[in-house]
Amino acid sequence: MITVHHLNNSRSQRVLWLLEELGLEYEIKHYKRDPKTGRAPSSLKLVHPLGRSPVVTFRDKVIAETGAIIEYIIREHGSGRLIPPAGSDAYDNYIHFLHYGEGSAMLPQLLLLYTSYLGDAAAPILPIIHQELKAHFDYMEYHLTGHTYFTGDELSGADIQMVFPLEAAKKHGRLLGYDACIDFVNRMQARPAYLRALKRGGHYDYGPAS
Ligand SMILES: N[C@@H](CCC(=O)N[C@@H](CS)C(=O)NCC(=O)O)C(=O)O
Repeated sequence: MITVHHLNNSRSQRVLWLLEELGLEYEIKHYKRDPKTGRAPSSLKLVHPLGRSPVVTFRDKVIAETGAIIEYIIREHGSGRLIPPAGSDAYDNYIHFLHYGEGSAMLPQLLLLYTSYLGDAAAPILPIIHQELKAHFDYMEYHLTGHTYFTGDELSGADIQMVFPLEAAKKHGRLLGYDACIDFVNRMQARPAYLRALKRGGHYDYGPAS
């Protein structure tokens, strides 16, 4: 059975959602953030040297990085679901957004978080971070305008990957005016599988307002 090493209030919520969409059996090993630092407990390093979540284990396999996990689960356990047909334009978009979600879309949001610890010393770099945030939100809005999903006409693993950067942005009030992005988050968060995953994962700051 697949085990999800799940840190509370974290990106690994997406993996639970994916497993629920696929109707697969899985177990969750829960890890709690340090209430003061917000960091993961060192026990996660016993599972994978990066000590981050999500990590998935299946038999003797250990896989870290959400994008790699989504690809692995869909490829090995998905029975052809949540992935566009190989060779189609939708498939190329699927790969693009699987990488883009963590490789590019998250970066300016993380920079904003890290520079917030610098106080006034961050001032010189803030304009470029805000410029980058705008470029990425414009890009995602452009992609979602007139489309239900990031790739093709059906939900895919790429949508599951892309929800976190948008949920984080929405939570911090950064999606004002990005109506297609807000609508995407709301639609994903209303899916029965998403809500089942939320129940199993525990409290999640970026989930739907209750
Ligand atoms: N790009 C990685 C990021 C993993 C990551 O940074 N996860 C955070 C949770 S959202 C974490 O484990 N933080 C714990 C820590 O920083 O100690 C992925 O998508 O898997």
